[in-house]
Order: sequence, then C-alpha cells, then structure tokens
Amino acid sequence: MTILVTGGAGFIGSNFIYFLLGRYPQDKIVCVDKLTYAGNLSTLKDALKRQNFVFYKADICDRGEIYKIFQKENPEAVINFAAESHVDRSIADPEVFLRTNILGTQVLMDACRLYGRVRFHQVSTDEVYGDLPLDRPDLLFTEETPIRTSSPYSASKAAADLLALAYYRTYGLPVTVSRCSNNYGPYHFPEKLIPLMIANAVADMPLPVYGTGENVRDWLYVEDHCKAIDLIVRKGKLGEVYNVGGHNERRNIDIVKLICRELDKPESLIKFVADRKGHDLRYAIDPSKISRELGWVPETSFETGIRKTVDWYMTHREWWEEIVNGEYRNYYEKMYGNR
Ligand code: NAD
Ligand code: TDX
Repeated sequence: MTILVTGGAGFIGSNFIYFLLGRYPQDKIVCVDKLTYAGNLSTLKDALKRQNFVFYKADICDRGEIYKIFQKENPEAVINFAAESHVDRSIADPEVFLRTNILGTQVLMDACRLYGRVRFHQVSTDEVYGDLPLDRPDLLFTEETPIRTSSPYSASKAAADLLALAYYRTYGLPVTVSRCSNNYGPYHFPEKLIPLMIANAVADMPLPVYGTGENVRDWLYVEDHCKAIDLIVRKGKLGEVYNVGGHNERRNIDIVKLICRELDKPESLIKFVADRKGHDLRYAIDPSKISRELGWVPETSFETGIRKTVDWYMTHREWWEEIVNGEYRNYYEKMYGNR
C-alpha cells in the first residue's frame, strides 16, 4: 500500500510516519510538507534512510504540485496532518490558517477524486466543539456535540471537517474524520504548552501561565493518537467522525507544576500572564464510539507519557535548542515580551 502523509515533518505527522514505518515495513510512505516554521526535516532523518520512504517539499494549496505528486506516486490513502496548528498564531494572523487548513484540504480531496477515489482521512481536533464549563465534569464532547468554534484556528479546522463530509456526501469520496484531544510527546514544537514549559524550565526562564491556569485540557500521548488514526483508516466507517481521547483532564497549572517537579525546578518560576483572547475553558472527549466500534483504547498513562516526554526533551536537546535559538526568539519576544 502507498500512503501519502501530509504535514509529516511536524509533531504528530512525524510520529505517525515512524509508527507506520515500524508497523508496516512493506508499505510505501510518501510525505508532503511545506516545511513552514513548524516543519523540520531533521525530524525525518531516520525515515529518509529508508527505501520505502520519500519526501516532497510542497504546499498542499499548490494544486499543480499536488496533482503531479499524485500522478507519480499513485497513493491509495491520504492522511492529512498538514495545517497551521497554533491557536495563538491564529489570533495574531488568521489568514494563512484559512488558506492552508481549508483550501489546502480541498486541493487534496480534489486530487483524491481525480486520481481514483483515493481514501482520505482528515486529522481534526476537539477544538471544533468549542469549550465545556469547568463546573460540569459530567459533560463530554461526543460526535453529536454541535460545532461551536472559538478561535480562527478552530473555525478553520471545523470548515475543513465540514468540507470533508460534504465531499463524502456529494462526490462519494471515501472520507473519515478524527477529532482528537491535546497530544504530547516527542517532536512537539516548543511554542505549545508542554514543550514550552520544559524548554523554559531547563533555562530557568519564567513559565508563562495564561490567566489563572485553571483551564483544562484532555491530554493524550501522541502514539495513542497515531494508533487511533491507523485503525480508522483501515477499519473505520466511511463518512464518519471519530472522537479520540483518553479521559485525562488536567488543569494547565497542574501540568506546569508537574513539569517543575520532574525537572527539579522551583514553582517560583511560574508567572501568571495575560489570558489568551477567547480562551477555551475546558476540553474533554468521550471516546466511546472508537472504543466500541474499532476497539481502540489508550495504552500510555499520563504518568508514563509525561516522564517519557521529559526524558525525550532532555536527551534530544539539540533538536529543540536549534529551534528556540532561531527565528523562534522573535516569535517569543512578540508573544511574551510585554505580556
Ligand atoms: P504542527 O504544527 O507540529 O505540524 C504541522 C506540519 O504541517 C508542519 O510540518 C508544517 O510544515 C506542515 N504544513 C503547514 N502548512 C502546510 C502547507 N500549506 N502545505 C504542506 N505542509 C504544511 O502540527 P501538529 O501538532 O503535528 O498537528 C497536526 C494535525 O493534527 C493538525 O491538522 C492539527 O490541527 C491536528 N491536531 C493537533 C493536535 C495537537 O495537540 N497538536 C490535537 C488534535 C489535532
Ligand atoms: O505559554 C503558554 N501558556 C499557557 O498557559 C501556552 C503556549 C499555552 N498555555 C495554555 C493555553 C491552553 O489552555 O495551555 C493550554 C494548551 O495550550 P496549547 O499548547 O497552545 O494548546 P491548545 O490551545 O489547547 O491547542 C492544542 O490542542 C488542540 C493544539 O495546539 C491544537 O493544534 C490542537 O488542535
């Protein structure tokens, strides 16, 4: 089988590529990535040594380039991870989010239609459901929860989901959509909460917690997400949405304190800063559909996963230090300088 993975030089896409190369050595993996600030070819250096892996630097919005790659590689399945993925950046500058996340998805699905009704999977997010109140732990997002987005990022992801389902209904394109909760693990770009706090704590820099730190996210180890996507692509029902999450809700402040403990750093590094605009209070996924229909269950506990993650960042300092010492400095100054 030839599988085309877009956004494979980013966090989850690269983990997915390594998962596929390990589990299905007979498959060919084709990666398409624009290598934006969030994409890093060095992440794929071990994959690039493999005969059954090929990389194309291309923009998913570039119809001509994408069609050429489809013509050459003839993929049987496309898994779309490529996206602008950072909520704070979408608040500062939404346009590229609409372009990549919506129009890019459309180009890929048009290519799937044109080159033989190729199987298409859209990697989406729980953020399309908006947020839940902090004082109603009984409420969880199901696949039936109405779409109610808060940020330009989540609005663009929701638009892409709806477009994917429209391509299923209108053109019969074999489509599935997964909506996962917050991931963590190796190769997570340092602008996101967990790697940012690890990098700052290592450097004894302030740990900027938005608002009161009481916002809740539902954390899943990235490998469990990869396994869920693989199951959906191979066994999922076409035209369906699957929620993915491991019942692991944590307050941001507790995550940051945990990282301080893991790294033996004082909590006095924590600095409460101005809140994110439109900041979602709580995310919590009900994963019962994927568990019931496909037998998926998360395998890595949060305690194990966070320890593995901290260890990974400590043993791969060159990977993230190169990032935080580059263009990222300007981003950091703009985002946190006067906060
Ligand atoms: P990421 O920002 O780490 O990686 C995105 C990758 O896409 C990068 O390699 C980047 O170069 C590439 N890319 C961006 N624009 C592109 C374009 N126009 N053409 C080709 N490539 C392009 O993101 P991530 O955290 O790995 O997220 C991957 C997907 O999973 C996204 O669709 C995101 O919405 C979704 N998701 C993420 C999480 C999470 O917690 N990180 C949770 C649920 C869903
Ligand atoms: O410096 C920070 N301080 C802080 O308090 C950062 C970067 C974040 N936060 C808070 C904001 C959120 O409540 O931590 C929480 C997590 O923030 P992010 O890591 O930016 O993730 P989030 O906004 O929850 O979105 C993530 O999960 C869903 C991914 O980035 C999305 O791509 C995914 O769809």
